[in-house]
Amino acid sequence: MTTKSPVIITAAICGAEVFKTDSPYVPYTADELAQEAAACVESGASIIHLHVRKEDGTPSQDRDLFDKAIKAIRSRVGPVAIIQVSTGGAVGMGVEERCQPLELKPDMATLTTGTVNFGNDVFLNDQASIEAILSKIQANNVTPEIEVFDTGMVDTSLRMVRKGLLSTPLHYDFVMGVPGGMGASPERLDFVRSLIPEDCTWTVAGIGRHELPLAQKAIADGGHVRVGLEDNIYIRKGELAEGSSALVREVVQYAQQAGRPVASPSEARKLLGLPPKAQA
Ligand code: KMH
Ligand code: ZN
Repeated sequence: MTTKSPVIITAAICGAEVFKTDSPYVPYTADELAQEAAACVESGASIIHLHVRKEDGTPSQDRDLFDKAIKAIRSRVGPVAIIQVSTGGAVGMGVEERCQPLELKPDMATLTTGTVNFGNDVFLNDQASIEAILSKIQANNVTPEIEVFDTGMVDTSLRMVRKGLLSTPLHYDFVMGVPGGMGASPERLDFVRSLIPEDCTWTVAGIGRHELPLAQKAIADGGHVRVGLEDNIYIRKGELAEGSSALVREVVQYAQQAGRPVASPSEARKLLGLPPKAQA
């Protein structure tokens, strides 16, 4: 990655901890998810990080809800945009429950390589759970994205590389600013990205007010960017973003100002080593 190479924008459109009572723009139904995903891809996103909800907004990892959402999204964005399912789900879910969307053989899936306090809850990922989720990811031929909520999670991923469970190049997402995880600051981003091997790629997901400043720094530093209502609902202090696509458009402007092209979905596939797909 260089400071002039294309920037991959991930849109985290839904999440599991943000509700319509926080922002009316949070999508719940398959149709709402598809509309939001399409707006994000049209705006410049090439990866859709996907959670799903029951009709009342309860977070779910139900296979059928994912199936409906993915079909609705594909009917709007075509086959090339990258769909990355969450295997984190919501805090308190068990491994089997979290892994259901992997049966649909999505392009990518998240893999969190450690346990972290998550506000007042615990996002539990002990070694046995990490390896169980990874083996389902691999059995379904899905490309993992390593979710790093604290720096030790990079060390765990590298230990798994040394044990032959994972292989590089890996794609990392540094999630910064979850209360209980690593804080969000430029210095911490410099440090955590210094830990990953040269051939790996990285993106940053800043939580809340840290989202856009860290996006700007990642673009300046040659990294990739994740934005969306899962992580932050505001476009400016006190002003709700009218959907994740508004945040994607903001990042596109940062990329333009920095002289970096925005990766198309097929360029993103190439950069991440995913199989190429032709637009239908
Ligand atoms: N909802 C969080 C507990 C992921 O998508 O893999 C976990 C999460 C990470 O959102
Ligand atoms: Zn997520």
